[in-house]
Amino acid sequence: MADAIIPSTCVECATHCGSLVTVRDGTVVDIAPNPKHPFSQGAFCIKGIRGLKDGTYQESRPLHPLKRTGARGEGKFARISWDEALDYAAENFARVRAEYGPPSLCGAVSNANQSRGVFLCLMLRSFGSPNWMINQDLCTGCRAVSDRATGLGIHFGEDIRNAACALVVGRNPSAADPAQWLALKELKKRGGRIVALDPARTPVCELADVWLRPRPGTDAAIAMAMIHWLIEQGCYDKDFVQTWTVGFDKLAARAANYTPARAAELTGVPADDIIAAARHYADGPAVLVAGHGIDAFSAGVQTARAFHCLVAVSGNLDRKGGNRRNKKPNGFRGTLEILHDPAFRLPLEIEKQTLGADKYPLWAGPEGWQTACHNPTVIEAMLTGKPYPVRAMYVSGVNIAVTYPDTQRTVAALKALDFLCVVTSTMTPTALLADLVLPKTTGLEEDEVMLQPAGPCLDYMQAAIPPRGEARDDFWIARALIDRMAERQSITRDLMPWRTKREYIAYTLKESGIPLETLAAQGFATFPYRLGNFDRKIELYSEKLAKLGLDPLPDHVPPTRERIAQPDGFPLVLLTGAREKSYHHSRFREMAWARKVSPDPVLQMNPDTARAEGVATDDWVALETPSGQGTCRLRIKVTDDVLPGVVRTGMGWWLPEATDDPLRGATTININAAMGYAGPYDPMSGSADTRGLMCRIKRIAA
Ligand SMILES: Nc1nc2c(c(=O)[nH]1)N[C@H]1C(S)=C(S)[C@@H](COP(=O)(O)OP(=O)(O)OC[C@H]3O[C@@H](n4cnc5c(=O)[nH]c(N)nc54)[C@H](O)[C@@H]3O)O[C@H]1N2
Ligand SMILES: Nc1nc2c(c(=O)[nH]1)N[C@H]1C(S)=C(S)[C@@H](COP(=O)(O)OP(=O)(O)OC[C@H]3O[C@@H](n4cnc5c(=O)[nH]c(N)nc54)[C@H](O)[C@@H]3O)O[C@H]1N2
Ligand code: SF4
Ligand SMILES: [Mo]
Repeated sequence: MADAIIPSTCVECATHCGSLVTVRDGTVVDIAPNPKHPFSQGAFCIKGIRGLKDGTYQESRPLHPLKRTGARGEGKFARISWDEALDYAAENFARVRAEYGPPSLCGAVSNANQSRGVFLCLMLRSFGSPNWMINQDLCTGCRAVSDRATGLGIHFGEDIRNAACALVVGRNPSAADPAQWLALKELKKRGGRIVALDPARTPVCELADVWLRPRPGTDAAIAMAMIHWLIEQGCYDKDFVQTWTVGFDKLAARAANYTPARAAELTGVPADDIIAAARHYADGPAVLVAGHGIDAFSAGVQTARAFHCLVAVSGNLDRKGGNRRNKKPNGFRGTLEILHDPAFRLPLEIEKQTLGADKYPLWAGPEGWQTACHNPTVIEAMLTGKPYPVRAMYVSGVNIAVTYPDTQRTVAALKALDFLCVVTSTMTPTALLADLVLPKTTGLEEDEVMLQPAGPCLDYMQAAIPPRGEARDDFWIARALIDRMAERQSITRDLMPWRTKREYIAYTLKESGIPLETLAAQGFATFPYRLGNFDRKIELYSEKLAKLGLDPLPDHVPPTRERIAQPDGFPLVLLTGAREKSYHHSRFREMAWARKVSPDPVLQMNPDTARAEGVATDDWVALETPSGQGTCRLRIKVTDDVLPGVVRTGMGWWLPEATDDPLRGATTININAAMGYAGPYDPMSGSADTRGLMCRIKRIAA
């Protein structure tokens, strides 16, 4: 039989590269880039080529429902049928619901940028619970809250291909996003300029015309100084500011506090370099490419707002070569829209009970970005029963025992539950703690239509093969569980009005007029859109934040270590989350090729610091922070890529092969085991510090 080549989309990371999947005799034999995809244009990476295929065919993949047989966390399971599994889950959810009330049920997923987040949320809402967790407080949450508060609406619409200058802030595209990286290299080739802000040297810093190395967590002072310089030089966009912004005078007055000289003091970056950066940015069109390096910390929203206001006053908003506002096909229903649609909501008084909504209303609950919870508040509730008990959980598409800070506490919370159900295609440390493991399809076995803001286009991931074993997709599982709960009179209202995922996809596409056939034929569909599309004013000064008692203007907020007294004996500043090409967070750790590329968790350290600490490359150390319960084992790499006094590591480590450890290394080799999750929190997004923390190291045996 001839090979079939199926145009699809890789969804192993948020880049969503267009892919071509070759199937021979019912088996996927090759995954390659689709050069016709409007955004990725042939960019691709090893995770998409090998990770997805090997993950689908790996021997250790759970292919049948598994019920715990040993003690919780012992990792002993027995195969059961889907019927038994669904009844077992429904019985437990119904029992907990009856005993402790609907909000005692919760869920966890990575986010609702894809449909599995929608299904998880709507399933819990159907059960009567507003409680579901996303990991975006650790990811892109601060940028998202700022984006909403200012009204910019630019989440991931960087028009690098038409820009004259790219301002790359806390973003490492060569590792994190090959499509963005390709576009930046092309920009440079055609004579465009790059300004990079990163305390560490990454490939984009080497490509940059100006590389600023701020002390971690201080970037907002640079953005404020750039705003000040643009205003002072008169090279901001006066027409745009007048027509489409509010609060310009107040912003200008705030920014006037940040002369380049003052910003230099606050950040450690020479004043001349800040001016050079502002000059390049002013010579646009210029695009802001902001990454995780300015997110996921306790001053993240204020930092993001400073850069977002820079985009607005410079007029680089929704214009060619700038930051495009969110575009979608007319009539298409996106995931966030569905979450916020009154047709799929619980009564307001129930949604107000969302854990964390009282403290972080811009993040959690009915008014929040994705309407999810504040995670540390949920973990607290699992452990203490306060403000009310959370006793059963459904987890899909996250590995929270590894990826949430304070691993020990997360694990204790999971163990304290009456019932834990994990939907997965890998036996992760989180799955090993479950009472019930449900086998999940992979990106080669299911269909998904997604909005791709960077295209902009719609992407289609289409099933290339039927599910292996008895794996099922997130829709099927959520649908089946709602039905079983309904049989037990244990739902509040069925808020998932579709019977199949096809019906759901048809619902999202219906009014857009884009036929599924177009998506199936190409793997994507483009749509017409307009630039310069404004319907309301951009809030440089935010009335909403003022009403919440929060700072209505962006500002430099000193990082925690400068704001709050720190215990003695922690001399180093820690950066976590450095992306590696062979891993996606905690994924692919079981794959030999990935482990060959990156065998150990590494701690980068400047030669001066290494000398002072008495360590050398390949030494093993145990790292500790003041707020962590445990330590993390790391291998030293001495390099001047990092500033003196700053150490940098990745994230997501666990050891699938360490079968003598029930948590497979999650509490020994995982940086989150050495970090706390108890705040301080960003007052707007509730994000905790995942970077810029103080730490110390001790040499240990290899
Ligand atoms: N290969 C691979 N790709 C991935 C992922 C993966 O795990 N593996 N994960 C995906 C996900 S979910 C995300 S969120 C993205 C994250 O990818 P990016 O958005 O690129 O974020 P990071 O790699 O966390 O950090 C980017 C840079 O910020 C710098 N940085 C740290 N602190 C500061 C600071 O205070 N100021 C400034 N200016 N810079 C700082 C770091 O040194 C780093 O080089 O990557 C995505 N892509
Ligand atoms: N200290 C520290 N902690 C961090 C970070 C950091 O920089 N520093 N980064 C944070 C960031 S940016 C992020 S995004 C998070 C990532 O945290 P996670 O989302 O927990 O990370 P992954 O390892 O990608 O976990 C996804 C899990 O879900 C499974 N999975 C993948 N796709 C699917 C699917 O389609 N359906 C289902 N059901 N399962 C699927 C995978 O097999 C994997 O086990 O970690 C955060 N944690
Ligand atoms: S960057 Fe790699 S993992 Fe991410 S979508 Fe593209 S091919 Fe897949
Ligand atoms: Mo992320």
